[in-house]
Amino acid sequence: MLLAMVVAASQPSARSADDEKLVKIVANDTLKFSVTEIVASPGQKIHVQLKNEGTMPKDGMGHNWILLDSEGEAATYAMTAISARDAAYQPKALASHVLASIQLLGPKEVGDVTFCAPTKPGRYPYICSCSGHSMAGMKGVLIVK
Ligand SMILES: [Cu+2]
Repeated sequence: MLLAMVVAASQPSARSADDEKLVKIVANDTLKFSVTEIVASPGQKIHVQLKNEGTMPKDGMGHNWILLDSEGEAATYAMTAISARDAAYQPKALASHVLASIQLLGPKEVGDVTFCAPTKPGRYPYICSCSGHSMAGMKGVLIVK
C-alpha cells in the first residue's frame, strides 16, 4: 500500500491541455526578443514559437532560440557559437547544456519547440546564438517557480 502511494506521487500530475503555456516571441533586425521573461511552474509544458520578422539575410542576421541550463553556460555557449557557423551556431560540444532550441530562422520564417520546464526552480537563460547577438542583448530568462 505504501509503495503504491509513492509511485502515484511520483507520476507527473495529469495536466489538461489548458496548462500548456504558449509563448510567442518575435525577433527582428534590432537584436531583441519581444519576450524577455517567461514564468512557468516546475515541469510545465511550454510551447515556444519564434518568428523572425526581420528582413536581413539569414547568414549573420538569422535568429534562433536556445534555452540553457545555467547563466554561466549561456555566456560560454554564446562565445563558442560564434565559431560554430557551420553548425548553424549550435556548437555540438555544448549540446548537453541545451534544454530546448529552435533552429536558425531566416527572414519571415517561424520555428516551434514544445518542451517541459525543468522541475528544479531557478533561472534558465535563453539566447539567440547567431554571431554575437546575445551579447548585443538578444536574450531572456525562463523563471521556474
Ligand atoms: Cu539573433
